[in-house]
Amino acid sequence: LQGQLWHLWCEKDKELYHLREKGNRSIEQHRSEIETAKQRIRHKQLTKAKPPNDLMRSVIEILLYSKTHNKFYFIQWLSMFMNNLTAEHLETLREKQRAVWSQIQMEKKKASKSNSMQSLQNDIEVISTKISKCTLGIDQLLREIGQIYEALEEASSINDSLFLSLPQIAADLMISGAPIELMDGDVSYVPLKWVAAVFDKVSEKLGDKRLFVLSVVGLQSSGKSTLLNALFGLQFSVSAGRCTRGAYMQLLKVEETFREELGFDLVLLVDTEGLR
Ligand SMILES: Nc1nc2c(ncn2[C@@H]2O[C@H](COP(=O)(O)OP(=O)(O)OP(=O)(O)O)[C@@H](O)[C@H]2O)c(=O)[nH]1
Ligand SMILES: [Mg+2]
Repeated sequence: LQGQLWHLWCEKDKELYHLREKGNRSIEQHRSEIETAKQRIRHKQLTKAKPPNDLMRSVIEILLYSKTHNKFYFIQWLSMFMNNLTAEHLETLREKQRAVWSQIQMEKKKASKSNSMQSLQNDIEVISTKISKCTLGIDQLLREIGQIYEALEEASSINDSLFLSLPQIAADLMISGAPIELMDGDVSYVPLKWVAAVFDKVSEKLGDKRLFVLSVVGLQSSGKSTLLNALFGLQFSVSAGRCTRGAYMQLLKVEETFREELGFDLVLLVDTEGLR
């Protein structure tokens, strides 16, 4: 659902903010054409999402019905298996990326505005695209669950038991401290309905708590993720060259003894993709 259809849907949605009159076609007409196209894409997603394929069905069942520690056990092993599938290929790509990246740094020091800089930037983009296409892990599975949710929502299957149970998966993981994707970095888009549903579920489960949101913004590779990891003992991914894509959030409980002093019960950390 996420590879092509969600990509197309996001493109269409972004078009809504660049409406233009074209020939005898008014802006209103343009808008309604885009809305129809968006709905068509959601319906295509729906035919693939319902019933979910074998992989997604078993992932959803395990994440919904097993105990918390079993869930984490399952997630750890599954990410290891999935890592093994792509590790070799990704390692070669990352090596290339590092090489080009250090070349860029060298060019920057020389402060030359030559053509080679431009072509290096292009190389980096090509490698990044390859890396993201070849990445397969828990993040992609959770993103897929989000897309199943959004497709079902669009088809107003809101009494569907599958639909109602999906946000619980991400909410449970979030409450037990796993990082959850807030913005899909491949399409630069926040799946709003899904994220809202997950937050609803989280606040339903945790009750009325005081929450402090801490987010980090800054240039690419300036050490944002490293800083959060060091301050809070997390494992946001870190590397030379563009690394974090999109935005991730992680919920941390504040220890009982500090709650009064700090004035909040929970911290929500948001790690974001670098600027420029
Ligand atoms: N020498 C040194 N290296 C650092 C420091 N902080 C981070 N790094 C390194 O800088 C590189 C980039 O760090 P990240 O934490 O991935 O940077 P980021 O800002 O999250 O990058 P993006 O997510 O791609 O925007 C990594 O190789 C880190 O190990 C620091 O204080 N000193
Ligand atoms: Mg980062």
